[in-house]
Amino acid sequence: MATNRTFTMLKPDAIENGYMGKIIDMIIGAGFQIKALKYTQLSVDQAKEFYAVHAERPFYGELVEYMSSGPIVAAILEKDNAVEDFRKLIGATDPAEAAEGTIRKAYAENKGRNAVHGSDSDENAAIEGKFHFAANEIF
Ligand code: IDP
Ligand code: MG
Repeated sequence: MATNRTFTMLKPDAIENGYMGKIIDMIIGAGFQIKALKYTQLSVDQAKEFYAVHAERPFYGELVEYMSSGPIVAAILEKDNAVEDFRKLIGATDPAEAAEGTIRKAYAENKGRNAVHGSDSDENAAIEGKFHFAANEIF
C-alpha cells in the first residue's frame, strides 16, 4: 500500500546558492507538510552509505564528494501520493530536461549539482527518513 510520506534533501548547491527558503516555499506551496526538518552536513561516510545503491556508477565518487561538501537541509514530507507527486515537483535528474515549474528547472545547476533529492519509492522514503531522523524528531 502506498504511504503518504517522502524524504528530501536540499543539496549543497541549493544552500550555497541561497535557495533554501525559495525551495521550502515551493514544497509547502505544492501542498506538502513538513513532518521533520534538519540543517546538517553529511560526512563522507554518511554520503557513501546514503548513496550506496549507486556505488558502481561512474559518478559515485563525485556524488559522495559533492553531497558531503557543505550543509544540506533534510526533511520528511507528507501529502497524498507523496513519493510520486514530489518526484513530479522536483523534475528530471538533469535540469536541462526538467519541466517548467519544477524545482530542478528553477534552481539546479546541472545533472550532478541538481538542488534537491526526492525518494524514488515508499520503501526508500522510509529508509532515508530513518537515516536522518530519530523517532522523537518526526511529527
Ligand atoms: P535522482 O536524484 O533524480 O533520483 P539518480 O539517478 O538516482 O537521480 O542519481 C542520484 C544523484 O546522483 C542525482 O540526483 C545526481 O546528483 C547524481 N547524478 C546522477 N547522474 C549523474 C551523472 O551522470 N553525473 C553526475 N552526477 C549524477
Ligand atoms: Mg534516485
